[in-house]
Amino acid sequence: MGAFFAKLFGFFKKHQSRVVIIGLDGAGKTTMLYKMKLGVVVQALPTLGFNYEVVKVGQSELAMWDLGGQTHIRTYWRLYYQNTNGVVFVVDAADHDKLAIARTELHGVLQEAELKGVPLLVFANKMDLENALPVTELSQQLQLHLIRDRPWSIQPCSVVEGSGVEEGWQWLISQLK
Ligand code: G3D
Ligand code: MG
Repeated sequence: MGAFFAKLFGFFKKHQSRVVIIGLDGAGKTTMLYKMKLGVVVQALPTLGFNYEVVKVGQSELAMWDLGGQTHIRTYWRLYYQNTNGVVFVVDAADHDKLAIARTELHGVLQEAELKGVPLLVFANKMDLENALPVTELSQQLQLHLIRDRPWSIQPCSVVEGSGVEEGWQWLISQLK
């Protein structure tokens, strides 16, 4: 997977893009970003008091933060939505109890005017866990069929096992070009 991420970062270096990676706390965002950082020299800006990270790669920026229970900083997120080319939403496929919150948060973010028409990639993460829901069930629970104003895709993955991650990013990049 290292070679793929080197290629991925090569893409981000050459093209000016801005991708936001969001999801509830515990979905697996930091684990994914950490894996992506391995083997490539990138500049990681420190966390600003809440769960927020930015990785700058050449002209591109990957901004990441946790959604949910942090309504007071929402105004702040909006600044980061401007000029965003792609949205990545990471969901814990095995955390059945949090799916309703994840759905609300996701659809809330998609309402943002700055994100109008921006492609959405949903990573259904933790597929290695026994109780992970199948992707069709997750799509239904997250009500992805209601999203008609942008290209979207849901990709099952396991960041820990390294499966499905490449395919997801490849789809997003095909949408950014
Ligand atoms: P977040 O940044 O979205 O809040 P983290 O989530 O990246 O901190 O991950 C939360 C927990 O989920 C971590 O476990 C991490 O190891 C685990 N995790 C991330 N991806 C996967 C996956 O694909 N499969 C499994 N089984 N677990 C995963 P801890 O124990 O450190 O809290
Ligand atoms: Mg995190």
